[in-house]
Amino acid sequence: MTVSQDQRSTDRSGTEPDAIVIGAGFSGMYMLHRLRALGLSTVVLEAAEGVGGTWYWNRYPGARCDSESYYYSYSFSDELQQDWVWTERYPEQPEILRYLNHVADRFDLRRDIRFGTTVTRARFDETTDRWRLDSASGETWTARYLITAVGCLSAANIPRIPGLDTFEGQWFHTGRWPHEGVDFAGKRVGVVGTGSTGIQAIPVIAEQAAHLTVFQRTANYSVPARNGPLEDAALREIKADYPEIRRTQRASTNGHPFLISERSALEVSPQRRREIYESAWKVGGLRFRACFQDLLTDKAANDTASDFIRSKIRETVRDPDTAATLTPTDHPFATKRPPIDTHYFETYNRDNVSLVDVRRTPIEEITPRGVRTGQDVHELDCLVFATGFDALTGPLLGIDIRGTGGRSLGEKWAEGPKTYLGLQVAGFPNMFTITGPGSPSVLTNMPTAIEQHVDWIARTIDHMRGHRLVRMEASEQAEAEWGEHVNEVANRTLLPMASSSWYLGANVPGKPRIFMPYAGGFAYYAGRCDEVADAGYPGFAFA
Ligand code: NA7
Repeated sequence: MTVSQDQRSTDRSGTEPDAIVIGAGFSGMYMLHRLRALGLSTVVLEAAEGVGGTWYWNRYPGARCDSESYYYSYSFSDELQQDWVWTERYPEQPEILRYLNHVADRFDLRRDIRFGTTVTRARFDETTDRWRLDSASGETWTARYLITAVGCLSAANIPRIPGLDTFEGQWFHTGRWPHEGVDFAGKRVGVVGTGSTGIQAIPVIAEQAAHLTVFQRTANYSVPARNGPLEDAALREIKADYPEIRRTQRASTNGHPFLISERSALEVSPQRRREIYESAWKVGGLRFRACFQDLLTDKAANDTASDFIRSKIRETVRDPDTAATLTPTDHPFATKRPPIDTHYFETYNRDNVSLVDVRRTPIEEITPRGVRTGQDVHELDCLVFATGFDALTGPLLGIDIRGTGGRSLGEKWAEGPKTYLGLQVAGFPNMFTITGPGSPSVLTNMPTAIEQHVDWIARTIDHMRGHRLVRMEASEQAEAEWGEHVNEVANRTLLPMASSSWYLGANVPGKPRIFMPYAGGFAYYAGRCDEVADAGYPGFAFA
């Protein structure tokens, strides 16, 4: 961390700005930039001591993005995308954090960001139509507009396993990794979790540790990332092609610069299908999902992809029992967030790696010396929880947010999140939720989803100011109709079939089971948001 990355702004004025943004990751930084351009005084409140959000906190070994660097980036400034030089196909966490720090400096964002400021409460004052925010250290702010840029995957999910507090070794959650790193050399390490994070971390930790024990609850599909350096010539071509790349991203289902094939997996011969999968497997990455149009809508089509990956696991993992344990059977491919990897399955061929199936023999307790499953105690020096996040709603419900009538967001969302367009919540006027539940968010390349939301919010606030409006609120009816639509489009896909998915809230005990992100496709969704704005915002009430 350099001084500039950690620097707190010395400007402590501005406790009554026009707008407050919570969070200084990809979303909050761009929101600040856009609101400034509209002439609004804006303050960003950020819990961390630097910018970056997800990429500030997730410093675990092997942390990198599953989207490719050249498009996991802002598109709003052509100068920025022309100047910045990505070095790898998939950017590692330190590179993304460097990029975000560069953006903060380049657009002079830090002077309006209050670092080390954890927002604990936000209350809407109906007499002034302003939000009042309190921080953990007792500071307060008021603002007309409250924009949450808190991220979808920022509330760590640490399982409540009896005995964790008695563990004599060190333990960590991947999303709260120590900045100084962790030295695993000579240590017996356990990793709980085989989602995207575990799948990235396991091969790297296996190379460092004396022994690695992986505790797997759900076997996962994973496709090779095929990471490598981004050569100058390739980068030059990308830069020349940016207008088209960005157009394709905005016209796509998931915000990636490739479109999903229009052919069905069932309309080609088995041999041709295998060739298509083989070639996508060689190319690597999330594009594998795009081989056929019906992988997420037709179970028989999906079976062909799932079977292909299962066959690859059997080919790769030498021990047949380990291969069988690693083979997913309880959910179709890509109905849980599909990971991509670098030598994940190969790692289980190492002598210093063992796999424990905690679906068959659950973790009973953590003892001072390790993890007990059934009669076995797995002795450990370090335990890593790659157990994911209280996704989408967790970061918002972590703040005591109260709207009209003093009603809390927690009460409002007791049965699951309710939003209109994933952008506003009825009863919470002038509050905008960047990549909130009910929007494409985590089903999309995040910067694409974020830029679309920020642009829409900026346009909307500009509209309010232009029309001298001080209050905007989604109607209960628009919210209910949107909720039904979100449900209906999810049910048209296979996504709800993964009963343990965090898309459904199933990873957090007691969390309501509702399919939270919008599965109708990014391009369709963005069009719908534009239509609403063009039509004068039906479904919203203004004062
Ligand atoms: P995920 O995808 O939620 O994965 C968490 C993993 O941890 C998953 O394998 C879980 O098994 C496992 N888990 C969670 N709780 C437990 C307990 N109590 N016992 C055993 N195993 C457990 O989180 P990630 O951090 O990997 O990825 C999150 C997103 O970040 C990712 O999709 C990208 O968008 C970036 P389960 O499957 O629930 O049975």
